[in-house]
Amino acid sequence: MSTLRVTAVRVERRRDGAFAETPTPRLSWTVETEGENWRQGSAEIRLDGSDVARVTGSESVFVDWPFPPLAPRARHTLEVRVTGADGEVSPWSDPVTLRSVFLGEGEWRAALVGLADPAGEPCPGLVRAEFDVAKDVAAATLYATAHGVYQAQINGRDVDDAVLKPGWSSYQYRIEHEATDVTALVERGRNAVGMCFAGGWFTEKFGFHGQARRVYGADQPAVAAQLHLTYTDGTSEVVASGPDWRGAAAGVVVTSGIYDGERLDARRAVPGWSEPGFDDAGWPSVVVRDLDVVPSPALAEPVRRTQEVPVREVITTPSGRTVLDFGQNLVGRLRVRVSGPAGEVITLRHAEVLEHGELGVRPLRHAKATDELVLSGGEDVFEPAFTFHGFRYAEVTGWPGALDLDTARAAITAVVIGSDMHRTGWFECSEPLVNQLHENVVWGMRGNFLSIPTDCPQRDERLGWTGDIQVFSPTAATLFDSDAFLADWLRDVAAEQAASDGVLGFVVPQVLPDGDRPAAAWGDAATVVPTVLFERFGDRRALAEQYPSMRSWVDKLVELAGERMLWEGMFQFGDWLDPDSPPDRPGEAKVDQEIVAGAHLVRSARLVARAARELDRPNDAAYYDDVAERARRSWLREYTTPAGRIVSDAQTAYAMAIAYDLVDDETRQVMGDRLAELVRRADFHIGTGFVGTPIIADALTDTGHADVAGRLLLQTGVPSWLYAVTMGATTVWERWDSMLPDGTINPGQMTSFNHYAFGAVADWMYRRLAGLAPAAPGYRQLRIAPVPVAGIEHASARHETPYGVAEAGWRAAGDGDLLVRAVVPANTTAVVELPGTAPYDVGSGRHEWTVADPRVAGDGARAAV
Ligand code: RAM
Repeated sequence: MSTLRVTAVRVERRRDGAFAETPTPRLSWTVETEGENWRQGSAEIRLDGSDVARVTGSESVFVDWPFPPLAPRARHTLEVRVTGADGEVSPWSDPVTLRSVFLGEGEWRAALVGLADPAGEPCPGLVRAEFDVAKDVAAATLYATAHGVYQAQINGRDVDDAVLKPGWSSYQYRIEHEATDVTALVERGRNAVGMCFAGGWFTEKFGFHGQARRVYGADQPAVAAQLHLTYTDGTSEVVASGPDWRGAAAGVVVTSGIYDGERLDARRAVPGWSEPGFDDAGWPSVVVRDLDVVPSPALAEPVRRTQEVPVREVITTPSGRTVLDFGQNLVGRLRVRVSGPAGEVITLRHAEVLEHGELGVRPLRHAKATDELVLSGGEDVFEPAFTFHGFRYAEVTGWPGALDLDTARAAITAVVIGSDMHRTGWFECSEPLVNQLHENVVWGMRGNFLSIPTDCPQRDERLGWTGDIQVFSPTAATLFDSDAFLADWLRDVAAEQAASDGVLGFVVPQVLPDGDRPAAAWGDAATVVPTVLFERFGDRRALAEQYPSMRSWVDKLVELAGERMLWEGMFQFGDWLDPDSPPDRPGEAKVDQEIVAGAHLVRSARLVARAARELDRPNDAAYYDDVAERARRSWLREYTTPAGRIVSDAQTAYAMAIAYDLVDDETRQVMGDRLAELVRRADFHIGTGFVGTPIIADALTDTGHADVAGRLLLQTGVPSWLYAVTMGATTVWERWDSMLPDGTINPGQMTSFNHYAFGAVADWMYRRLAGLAPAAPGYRQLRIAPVPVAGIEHASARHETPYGVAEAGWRAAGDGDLLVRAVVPANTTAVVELPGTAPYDVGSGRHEWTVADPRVAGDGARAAV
């Protein structure tokens, strides 16, 4: 019997539902079959069980919408079936219900409303309104957003399970709305809608060195909502926020800040506030505030609660304080169930590490990261609503009674929150420390993919640093389906750039007083991240949409580079956090900052040229190729010797020359050898910062020094990837030595224990160590090319590609043989490059090969070490 079937029909990028954010969403599906070499010949898409569109050809990822454009609030059933190139036809897939989440032109009409009488600044609060439903409701959709963060309730119930809505965007240019199906919450008769809210990112004070200030021009939050009711008789009605709504500085949340934390007072609970019949006579009418942009539909999965982590240990510190250890550095907040005398206050302080046995809060700088819980006298359940902390430890004071392990476990849970992306990458090998490193990279991503890609989740920062995601985006694309998340953020990148004369600055959203300056490897996020979305997800629309942003970044660089075609004399971060940089001067790296800058000009110009070719713009392609070539020649002339030395004789310098393809083949080998020599001289310790770290293992591997890369990976002394693991880290650190070997915290002012940049090596672990890499956009073609290294006996990776699950891995058989296994998804092919064999192509299915283990055969790889 045939096993051919279509699974996972998807609409646009999101994985948590079939949402059409445009009238012509793209469709994707996955085909599974036990058969081998399966290719799609054509596909049929059935709308509402009858209307069938036939799509010829083999594409099954991001296929253009084959029906007339969708209307707002459209709901349709979609099914897909495929015909193989061999003529076999699959059954129809399970139906998926697509829902339009965009509004029609001019349909946004909700006013942004805030409290007339705020108590404090910024002031959390509640707003509400009631409405009558006189007919049977066929469908109800709630569109809502905020200058701040909010949750909406209808008739006493949360409309969804998202938190911190609408997330953080460059609010002055772009703000997103939810479009939640609330049909089940609306009743015939009297209804109520309510929103609870706080300031969140909108009123947070951003900036360092005592310069922190609000940036969005308001010190109070406000919310907007409109409920579209479609009746069974075909008529419709809209209930929208406006001056007739009422609001109060009421509710359990007394004060709230992203950095500071929250004060919750259970005595302030307002029973029934979002239900009909609640007496709001004492609540003043709201005030209407300006909403300068028309909200657009949310493109990415929202932030949700993704896991609960129990207390692992209750510690009494040397000074006698009670500290809970959750065993994992995570991002979220505590849920606490407690009974105690009314008015008693429990204080929770959060931190990532202990120092001298006490909570290590110095790295938090000005972030208080403190929640206060005021008890009602009955049984209370608290969970901060509008804040989050990065922590493994929490200090508890004011607990009524003893807090032993049993009590703590029953009463307190860490609730992990983050953008709710679909996990797609798994890796394991014979070395437990490397597996823990991988686990740490995953946790680092979970904590820092919270509405926007951030640098750290704990201190008074948590910003969308462009350089960090520039280096981490390939790994992010491997571990989770982060296409929607990053495409969403890239819209802010484009908006900020447009407002800044083409410059992509340090952080997006741009909130730093001097943050709109260009810096190499940071602003290059404009070219790199869209390229990653195209290469890893096959997302050509992201590439096309970002193309103007990509181009304007490089145009700006060309302007700055002038006739010499070198980017000189300006501020740079350079190879940030080189392990040899002094704790208080993280930009002082071994590689000159201008060498980094010039290399990035070449790299970004090439990426624009490639995008131009892909998007059918041959003139642009020729122009940017020429820019790249001129910049490359200038770079070589200025910074290299004829024999192949770079004037900064540093690991990162050679890694860039090799990874960004700046030199001819002969010089490349010379530089690869020099790079290996530098690593050897460093006794296999890492010598790179943000720029070099993501590429050094590839640069070594590509020049025949895979075993040197392996020794770097397996190094446990400081600095190295595994040093932090041996120190008990459960996330990747900002500095190679965020914690010093003696257990004290690095004296630098900037020391996070949850930073993804150095975790970028994980991508190499998938692509090279295990051997599972994309060879064509979206993994339409795979490259199976494992690189076994000394010290590891087996390694394997599994990746849920847009076409389905792929696997690759190897195992030393012990007799001089290497067993290699791979799974190639249906409708894809793979080019296979095994040690000692010429490359060849295979079709989909399961594959196994046995080859001579190159490490045993002594082909020089081991001898070179
Ligand atoms: C710090 C962080 C961040 C980096 C900037 C330049 O804020 O290390 O990751 O991008 O500096």
